[in-house]
Formats: sequence, structure tokens, C-alpha cells
Amino acid sequence: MSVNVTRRERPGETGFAAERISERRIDNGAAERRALVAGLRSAPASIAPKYFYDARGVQLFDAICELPEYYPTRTEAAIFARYREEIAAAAGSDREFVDLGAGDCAKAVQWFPFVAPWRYVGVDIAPDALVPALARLASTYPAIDVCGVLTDFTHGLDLSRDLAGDATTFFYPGSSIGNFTPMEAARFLHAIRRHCRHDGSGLLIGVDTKKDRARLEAAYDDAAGVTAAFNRNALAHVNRVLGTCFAPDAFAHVAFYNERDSRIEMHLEARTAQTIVVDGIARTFAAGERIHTESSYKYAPEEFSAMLERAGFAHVQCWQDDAGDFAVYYGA
Ligand code: AVI
Repeated sequence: MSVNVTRRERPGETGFAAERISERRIDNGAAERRALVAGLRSAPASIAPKYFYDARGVQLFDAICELPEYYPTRTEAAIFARYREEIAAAAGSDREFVDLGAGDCAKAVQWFPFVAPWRYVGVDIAPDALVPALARLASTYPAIDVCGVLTDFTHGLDLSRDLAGDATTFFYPGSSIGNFTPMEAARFLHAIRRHCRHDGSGLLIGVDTKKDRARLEAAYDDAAGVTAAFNRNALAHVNRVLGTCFAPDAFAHVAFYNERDSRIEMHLEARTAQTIVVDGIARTFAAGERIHTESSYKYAPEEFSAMLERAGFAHVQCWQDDAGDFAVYYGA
């Protein structure tokens, strides 16, 4: 049975009151540039995965989510659809609903009829998709107090000034937690738990599972080459940030499952020796040398449930598809 939410369409209305959006981003431009330069000069070299997500990277990621090989998005959606009422019963209704990495808010909005939030807080680092989506939500659901927070929560989650101070459902879908190291993930879960101060609060999260190497590797090295383009696009982004002259096509996309660490690793491998001036100093990448661009950790359900419990969540429940390809958890 779904809970009734007042729904009123006001087509054409796109404005959204600026005071409903809290700007919590700190201008770390210089420090971020230094970290990028240091990563490129190191051996092995690295580029943080956030450099995937310029405008083209966001489009490429959307295309990845539609690929036949990339099962996480589709499988999570199927689990949500199949167990929506059961999950909503665990999370409860009439909560403040905090959407971490909200983007265009599309995943969260599907929960509205089932959990009837009285307040929605979309949290994201970038305003481009979030602000117009909040405007649409505010107009479509006038009974919900719709707000946004712009922040880079990968550097630590502090929403103490932004929450109403009531029972809160945190929502973190898409296995984005897999892009943290296990240590960072544990810290992040603890930070969310610290925000769950009121009875009825909890976390609803989607996490990818371990599975056979061939399927994992295909998901990160698709036949159409979309993930390869996504990976190489990080170099085009870095060129704009640092004024470097990387030729993205001079680097091969490499993705493999590191079974020891339970993670997919993505790298860019120099096809031939490449000398790039990075912040005034030449850096030569030997033929075959790799730049590490992303790790995507996979967790067995018992491992992730234990992580949630260590972070202080109780009554952890897990829902999976029949093949066990993905898992959705709720912990109170
Ligand atoms: C955003 N994140 C959960 C994706 C993942 O699966 O780790 C990013 C991605 N990288 C390549 N394909 C998708």
C-alpha cells in the first residue's frame, strides 16, 4: 500500500528560491590542483575519480548505466521495484529524506509515494542537475519541504546545519560507496550514523556484490567502448584544469578485477612513451606505464552488513536480486 503524497503539476515553473539551497562547498581549488599534480608526478601515477565528471563525463556515465554489461543500475532498480513496499516499511514514512549524491533526484522521487517524506534534502557537489530538479520537485510536491545542499561530502559529511533535527532517512544508492576505500567507506558510514540521532532514522544504501571476474570486468570494459571513453575523458578534463597536453587516445583503457582487494581497478596505460609538462615540470610516462583512475570495491552481503553494524546501524536488512548481483541494505 503506498502512502499518499500531495502532487500538483505546475508545468513551466522552473525557478527555485536560492535560500533553499545551502552552499557548503569550500574553495579548495589550489589544494585540489596540488593534489592532482602530485598524483600525476607520483609513481604509480593517479588521477582522482572526480575528474571523470565534467559535463561530457556525466553524459558518458549516464550512457554507461544503460549498457548491457553494466548491471548495477538496472539491478538496483529491479530490487527497488520488487521490494519497494517492504523496504519502505523498514524505513518508515513521514521522515526527512536526505539524498546523498542526488543528481537529478530521479531515484529518490520514486520513493516519495511510499515513504511520504515531509522534507527532502538533495545533496550534491554540482548544482547543474540538482537545482532544476529541486525546482521541479518543489512544484510537483508542494506538500514537501524541498531543499538542497551543495557540498563535497567525500571530504567528510557534516549536515548538522542543514537537517531539521527529526527522524531522517539517508539514501545513498548506486554503489557509490564502492568508490571509497573500505577505510573511507567505514568512516563515511559512521558519519551518516552520527546524523541518525532521532528514533526512526536510518540508511538505505545500494552496494555492488562480488561475482565472477568475467562479468565484473565486462561491466567496466564494455564492447561499445563507452567506459573507455569515460576513462580517457578524465585526461581531457585534467588538460583543462592544469593546462597539460595529454592526448587521451595515446592511453589505453585498462580495467581488471583485483580479487585480493575485491575491487575493479581502472587505469589509463600509455601506448607509447609520453612526456607531459605538468605544472612546469616534464613527466615522462613510459610505454605501458599506468595512471590509476578509479577503484570500485565489491562487498559480499555479510561483509557489508557487518560494516553497517560496526558503524552503529542496527536491524540491518538486505534485499537482493535472484542472481545476487547487487544488494540493497537498510540499517536503523
Ligand atoms: C559511480 N560509480 C558507482 C561507478 C562504479 O561502478 O564504480 C563508476 C563507474 N566507473 C566505471 N563505470 C562506472
